[in-house]
Amino acid sequence: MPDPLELIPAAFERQKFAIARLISVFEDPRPAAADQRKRILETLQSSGRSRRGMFLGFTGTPGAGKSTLVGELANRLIDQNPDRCLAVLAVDPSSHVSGGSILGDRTRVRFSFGDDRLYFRSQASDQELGGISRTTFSVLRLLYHLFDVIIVETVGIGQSEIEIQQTADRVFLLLQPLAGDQIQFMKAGIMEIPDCFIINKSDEKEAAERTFHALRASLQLIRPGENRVPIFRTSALTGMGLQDVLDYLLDFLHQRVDGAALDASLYRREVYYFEKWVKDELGRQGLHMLSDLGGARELMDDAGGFDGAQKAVLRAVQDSRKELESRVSEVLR
Ligand SMILES: Nc1nc2c(ncn2[C@@H]2O[C@H](COP(=O)(O)OP(=O)(O)OP(=O)(O)O)[C@@H](O)[C@H]2O)c(=O)[nH]1
Ligand SMILES: [Mg+2]
Repeated sequence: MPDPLELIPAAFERQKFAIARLISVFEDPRPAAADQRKRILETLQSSGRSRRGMFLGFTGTPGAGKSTLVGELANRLIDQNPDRCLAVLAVDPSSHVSGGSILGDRTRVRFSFGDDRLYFRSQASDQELGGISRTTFSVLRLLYHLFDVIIVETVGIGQSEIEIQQTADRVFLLLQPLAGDQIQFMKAGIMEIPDCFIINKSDEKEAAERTFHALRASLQLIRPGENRVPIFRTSALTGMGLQDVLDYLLDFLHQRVDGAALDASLYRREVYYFEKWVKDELGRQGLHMLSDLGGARELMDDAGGFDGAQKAVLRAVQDSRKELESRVSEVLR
C-alpha cells in the first residue's frame, strides 16, 4: 500500500482511485489513521491548491427526487464553468448498502459519463445517528480541499436535518407535492432548519401549487419575520425551475471569496464534530474530561487540530484500558 501522501497530486488531478483511497483513510476508525489524516490535511493546506469547496446539504422525504435533482444541478454547475469540479456524497440508509456496494434499485445520481470533474461516492448511514454517517464530516474535510462544490444527499428522517445544518453552508429540504393538510404534519423542528425549500415534481402542477401555499403559510407561523425563506418549485424531470436554484447557488458561490474565513468556518465545524465524536466514543465521562481540559477547542489547539486531538484521546483510552485490565486481573488474583 503506497503512502497516502503520495496520492495527493493524483487526487488534485481528480484521479478517482486516488480520491477513493484517500477517502478510505478518512473513514478509518483506527488510531493510526488519525495520524495519516493529519499529515494529509497539512499537505493539502500547504499545497496552495486547496479549492475550499462549499458544502450543500440536500435532504428530504424518501423518493422526493433528491438524487435526480442533485444530478441535474451537478451537471449544470459544471457546464456553467469549465474549471469547476464537484463531488456528491450520498448517505444511504444502511439497509441499502452491503459491504460498501449498493444493492437494490434506488435511483443513483447520474452523471455524464467520463467527466472527471464529477465525483460520486456513497456511504452507509448509521441507523442510530439518523440520516448521516459517523464519518460523513470526516470525509467532507478531505473533499473541501479537492472540489469546489460538495453536495451531501441524506434521507430526511429528523435527526439528519439537524446534523446537516451543522455541516452544510446551505441546506435544501426537498418535498414532493402533498395534499394540503399533510404539510401540517411536518415537524416544526424540521421546518426551522433549511435555508431553502424545494417543491420538486412540480410537474404535478395543482398539487405543487397547493403545497406551495400551505408551505408559505406554515413558514409564516413557524418562522415569523423571515417571510422570504426561498421556496423553489422544480421538476427534475422537465428541468422546470432548475435555473432559479442554479442562480441561487451561483450567487452564493460567488460570495465566497475570503479563504481565511472559509477555513475558520470549517474549523468551527471541526470543534462541533470533535465534541460529538468524544461523546459518541466515551459518553458523559468523555465530556467531563473535555471540560476539565478546557473544552474541545482548547484540546484541538494544543494537539495541532482535530486529528491530533483524536489521536491523543484514542491513545489515552488505550492506555487507560490497559491499566484497567491489569487492575482488574490484580483484584482477581
Ligand atoms: N414526476 C416527477 N418525477 C420525478 C421528479 N424527480 C424525480 N422523479 C422520480 O421520482 C423517483 C425518485 O427519485 P429519486 O431521485 O431517486 O428520489 P430520492 O429522493 O433520491 O429517493 P431516495 O434517495 O430513495 O430517498 C424516480 O422515479 C424519479 O424519476 C420530478 O421532478 N417529477
Ligand atoms: Mg436518492
